[in-house]
Amino acid sequence: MIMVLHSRVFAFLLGVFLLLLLGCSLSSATEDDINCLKSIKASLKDTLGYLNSSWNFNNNTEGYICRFTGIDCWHPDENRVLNIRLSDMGLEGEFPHGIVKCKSMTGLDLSSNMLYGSIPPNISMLIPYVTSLDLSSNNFSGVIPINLSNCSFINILNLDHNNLSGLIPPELTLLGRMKTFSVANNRLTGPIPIFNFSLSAESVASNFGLCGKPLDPCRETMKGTKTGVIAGAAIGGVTVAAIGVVIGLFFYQRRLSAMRKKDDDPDGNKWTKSLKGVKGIQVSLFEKVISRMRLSDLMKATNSFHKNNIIGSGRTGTMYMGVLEDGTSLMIKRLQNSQHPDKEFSSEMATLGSVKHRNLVPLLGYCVAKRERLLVYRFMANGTLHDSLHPADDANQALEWSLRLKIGVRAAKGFAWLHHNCNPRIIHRNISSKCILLDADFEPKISDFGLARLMNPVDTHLSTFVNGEFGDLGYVAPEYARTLVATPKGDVYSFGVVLLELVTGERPTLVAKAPESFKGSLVDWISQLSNDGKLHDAIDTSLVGTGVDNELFQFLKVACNCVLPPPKERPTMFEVYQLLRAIGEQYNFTSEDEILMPSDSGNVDYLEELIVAR
Ligand SMILES: *[C@@H]1O[C@H](CO)[C@@H](O)[C@H](O)[C@H]1NC(C)=O
Ligand SMILES: *[C@@H]1O[C@H](CO)[C@@H](O)[C@H](O)[C@H]1NC(C)=O
Ligand SMILES: *[C@@H]1O[C@H](CO)[C@@H](O)[C@H](O)[C@H]1NC(C)=O
Ligand SMILES: *[C@@H]1O[C@H](CO)[C@@H](O)[C@H](O)[C@H]1NC(C)=O
Ligand SMILES: *[C@@H]1O[C@H](CO)[C@@H](O)[C@H](O)[C@H]1NC(C)=O
Ligand SMILES: *[C@@H]1O[C@H](CO)[C@@H](O)[C@H](O)[C@H]1NC(C)=O
Ligand SMILES: *[C@@H]1O[C@H](CO)[C@@H](O)[C@H](O)[C@H]1NC(C)=O
Ligand SMILES: CC(=O)N[C@H]1CO[C@H](CO)[C@@H](O)[C@@H]1O
Repeated sequence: MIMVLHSRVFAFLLGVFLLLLLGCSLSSATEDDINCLKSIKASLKDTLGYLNSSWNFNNNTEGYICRFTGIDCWHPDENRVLNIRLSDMGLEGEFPHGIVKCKSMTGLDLSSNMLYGSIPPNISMLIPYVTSLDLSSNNFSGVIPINLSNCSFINILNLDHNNLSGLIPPELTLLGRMKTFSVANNRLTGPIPIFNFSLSAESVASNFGLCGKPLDPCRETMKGTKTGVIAGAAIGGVTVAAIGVVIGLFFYQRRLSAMRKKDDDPDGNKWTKSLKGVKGIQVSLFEKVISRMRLSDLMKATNSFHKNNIIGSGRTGTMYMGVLEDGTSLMIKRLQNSQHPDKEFSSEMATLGSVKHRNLVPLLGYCVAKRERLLVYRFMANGTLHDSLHPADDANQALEWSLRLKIGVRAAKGFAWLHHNCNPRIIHRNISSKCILLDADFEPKISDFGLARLMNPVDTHLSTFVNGEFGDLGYVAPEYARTLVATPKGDVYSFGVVLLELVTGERPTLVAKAPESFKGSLVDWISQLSNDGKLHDAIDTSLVGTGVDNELFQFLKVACNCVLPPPKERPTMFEVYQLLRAIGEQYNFTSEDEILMPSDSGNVDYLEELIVAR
């Protein structure tokens, strides 16, 4: 009665069958299946009329839906759907959510239609038992949802020829039954996770920026900066203050760059050789991602900190991506030049491990091995805000406004919490669009908080200009160049630049829209437009005229206030959050969570001691 089935699949299908017999009463289950098909028919535009002519619900014979085009049943006389195969039927619309009612379905083929929108982020709740899923040759966009990794019965997953972007979620390697996987012809980027079946090059071909086996190795995302370029470009004309500082600090350069050389690490992971003898060291865990973790697990997860696994590097160190044996993905930061004694470091870590907020990247644990300090973070599937805003390939879709606004509001919430509510209070000191990471749902998560304190003072301060990416210059508050004192208002300035990036789509230092003769930073450009009464021209053209002009302008105003030259005139981070929240009111970005109230009133002991340059 169950036809001829592949013997391996058989055991599973039998299991599902029994489960269904046990679980639910027969009549309501089959009613569900009929409603399932009704809802699919209703939600899709049937441009060629296939469903219209065949899916006729005016017949109540048991098993009548089994005669519908594209429907296989478990038994021909029972309205219980086994497979839905609607390939190439001219169907148009979004992924049919009503499919959730086909509770016994094991195969879904919607390939070669005109389906668009995102693959639902809760897909595993919609089609929990599918063994074969084919959504190829449609127009699906957005990211591949991590939740596909919860469709644990999948054998075949075909997503090729769509418009999918972002990373291939490393969690997909958890699909232990998967044997066929294809994502060719999309707009995916980043490292290809390592599956335990062989992946052909064709199945990942024609994407924007996939790398790693079976394609070319990934290249480093960022290189050590050449100080000459910085000085040269800066003298090319950023702000007068910054030039002053760069020149003023010029004599530090040789010393610092000499120090840097040995860390430039041209061969990638030579430093790991020194860890050979201590691989058994335990990783101290704040959250039990896995019951025990050793340094050797981190080495395995990152292919011995191979340069292909580098996903970013900045002033505080280099971030690696890793996948543990059980499939959990992590980000591991190798701190640069931290010279704090072990004990002090451990107590800092204990503090940071307890700092938890929805808009901070969770620190899962850390490991001290000889001179190395490694921090283990939860993986953030959508990378940095910087890369989403300024994609390497111009063809990549710009972020839509509601998403940018959400990122602005929620990031402000995280920073306001660090400044005002967190105990101890934390000044970030390195705010840029690269320290704001985006998880699978594009929820912004702040990284690198609390790390400035672990760096050597010389590194964190002077390196802002000397060692940091040239781009970082665009984020530094003007008074900082004079005083070299980190303040909450300095953070507000840097965050203001991030807000300007969000609303203008421009980079902090190189303004594409400005005339070629213009050599200033994004802030310089904005103040010039403001003086000329042309502030409207600053707004990202892809956003203008989409019915949100009012919000755009208000947002721009808040950003402008944050970058006012006198620190006193800038709002506090709490005020920034409140202002942005008000602009985003209609979207309910913050409805479900408590409104943040500053628990301080003025003078505050910040975690960061204020360091004045000698
Ligand atoms: C759907 O089928 C009915 C008859 O079965 C017909 O009257 C109607 O025009 C069809 N609609 C489309 C869009 O093909
Ligand atoms: C209902 O479906 C059954 C099975 O396909 C068919 O034999 C019968 O003629 C149909 N009845 C009507 C009224 O369409
Ligand atoms: C899946 O998510 C959508 C919203 O994206 C929601 O409407 C739907 O109820 C969810 N389905 C399940 C089964 O959770
Ligand atoms: C895919 O969607 C984009 C934008 O939503 C649209 O411009 C394009 O025509 C669609 N392509 C197909 C083949 O439907
Ligand atoms: C992907 O989207 C772009 C525009 O966003 C559109 O031109 C293109 O046709 C789409 N690709 C597919 C395969 O639908
Ligand atoms: C879903 O998958 C994730 C990994 O991708 C896993 O951590 C989680 O436990 C799974 N959830 C369930 C309910 O199986
Ligand atoms: C892949 O891993 C799963 C468990 O995660 C295992 O059951 C399966 O046999 C492995 N397949 C191969 C080809 O190694
Ligand atoms: C975002 C989302 O819907 N996540 C879901 C992923 O899958 C698991 C289990 O299947 C659910 O519990 C999550 O809610």
